[in-house]
Amino acid sequence: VNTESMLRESIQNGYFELYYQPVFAMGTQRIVGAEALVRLRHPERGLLAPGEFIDVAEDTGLIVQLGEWVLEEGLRQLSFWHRDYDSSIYLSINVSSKQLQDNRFVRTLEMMLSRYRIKPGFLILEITETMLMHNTDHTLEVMNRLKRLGCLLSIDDFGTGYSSLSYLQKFPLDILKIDRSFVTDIDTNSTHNALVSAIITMSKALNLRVICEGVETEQQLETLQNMRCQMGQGYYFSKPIPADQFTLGYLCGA
Ligand code: G
Ligand code: G
Ligand code: NA
Ligand code: MN
Repeated sequence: VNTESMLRESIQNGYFELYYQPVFAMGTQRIVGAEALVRLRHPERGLLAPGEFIDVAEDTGLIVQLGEWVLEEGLRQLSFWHRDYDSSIYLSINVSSKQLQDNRFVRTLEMMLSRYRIKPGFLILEITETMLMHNTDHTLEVMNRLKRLGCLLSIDDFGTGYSSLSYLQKFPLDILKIDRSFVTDIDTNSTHNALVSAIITMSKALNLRVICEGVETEQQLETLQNMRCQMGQGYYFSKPIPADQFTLGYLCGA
């Protein structure tokens, strides 16, 4: 079956869901936020991860519509969490370059933030390193507008692209997410260990907060704590889970 027509059908019928992966402070191991990760629950095909449809969504431009749904649903959920449970958690949302290129993006976002009464400082927009390498002038302009709005910006999958370190100064970034490929073998690969340590030190000098992705073991957690990494997410803490499970597991008196 054609993926594009399946995506159109799924947008039309509301087959998408958001899963949430908690983000933790490495020191206290308390929850500080969540990353929203989209899923497609198709009546015939079952539960699909983004790997099976995001590329097609981007190539066809459908990511703009899908991305608007993700933003709206994520902010709706966050407003509920803030109101009923914990007004200090933030939400990370992945944004694709097609969305940033869309002229209405900033205005749409502004409208949604006010509709759900979310302080922009509780929304983190995740932009991949690869995206910063393309279309840099326009991307920079949109990012500056998002900053003025008060949103936080993070560079996702850091270390996997080929961006020069000067990009970290050029773009108005708040958070740097170290890609999980470096965290996976941090205790066995001395080069990756040294790189993660150096990135954490450099980030402090540049006033960037750091999130390590893909923390899976207690040993990795300990290594990262010793490097004074501020935040982490990964299967050691939790995999991405549905909203109600997140509420029960992490916000209900936990
Ligand atoms: O949840 P999972 O590990 O399968 O996600 C795989 C990738 O899909 C993530 O790394 C992320 O970059 C991308 N992704 C997940 N949700 C979204 C989304 O809402 N929008 C965009 N643009 N990408 C997403
Ligand atoms: O591209 P992005 O960084 O947004 O990707 C997040 C993806 O990484 C999600 O699809 C999520 O399922 C996956 N993920 C999150 N934590 C872990 C982990 O500890 N190990 C592995 N292998 N994948 C993870
Ligand atoms: Na991400
Ligand atoms: Mn990432």
